[in-house]
Amino acid sequence: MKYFAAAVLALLPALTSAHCVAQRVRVNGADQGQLVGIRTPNSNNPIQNVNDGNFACNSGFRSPVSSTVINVKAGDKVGTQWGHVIGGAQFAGDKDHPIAASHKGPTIFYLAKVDNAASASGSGLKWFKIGEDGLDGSGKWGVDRMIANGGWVDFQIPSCVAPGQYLLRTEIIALHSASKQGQAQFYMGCAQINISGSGSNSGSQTVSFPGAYSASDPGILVNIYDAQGNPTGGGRPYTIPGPAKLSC
Ligand SMILES: [Cu+2]
Repeated sequence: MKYFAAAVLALLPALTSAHCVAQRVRVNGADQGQLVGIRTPNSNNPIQNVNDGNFACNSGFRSPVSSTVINVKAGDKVGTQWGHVIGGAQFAGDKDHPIAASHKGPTIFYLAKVDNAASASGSGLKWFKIGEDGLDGSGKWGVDRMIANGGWVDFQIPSCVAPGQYLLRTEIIALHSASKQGQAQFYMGCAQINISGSGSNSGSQTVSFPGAYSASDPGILVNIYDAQGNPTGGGRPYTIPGPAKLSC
């Protein structure tokens, strides 16, 4: 019995891992469907190495990967939905859906211009930031707002973005253990979108993934707790990693 209990306990962290995956897209609130127009990994494990070769769009996607490219207009509000596992909750009453409440941190969107969003690889692209939500003055994080919104994170596609096909990189950084280098948890996925409009900007201040982040960035190697152990930032401002977001 003793050995059995030890074996069960050893399995528990895996069974109860509180991670998440991005799995739906919505446009001005219209849900496009489960795994439609988005590449979703089978595993909900985070990436913790900022130099991981799959840092742009993740890897190990549920197949078949959607061939849909979702039409949006510059100026539309686009959202991606996170869930504990593909399909949402892992079981009825899953408290770690859409993600464990411990996983405080920012939510971020990037775009990269591609020729064909359905087939483009995520690597080697030039990414620009279009949305970010970090720590507010009341100690609430982007992830808190994501949880309150049923897993959805929405940002506007800036009106000046040039028409064409793009990968939209949605990201969450979970900072609950980030006071130790290498312990921030990065979750990301890429949606496949086609933007229409009359803009002409396909990115200034572009960055590469991997490359954009360093393990010692102030928004990645950071203690988010106050003196009482609450994950509210302790009154310190939080610097979201990456470049400034595009402003039109
Ligand atoms: Cu986790």
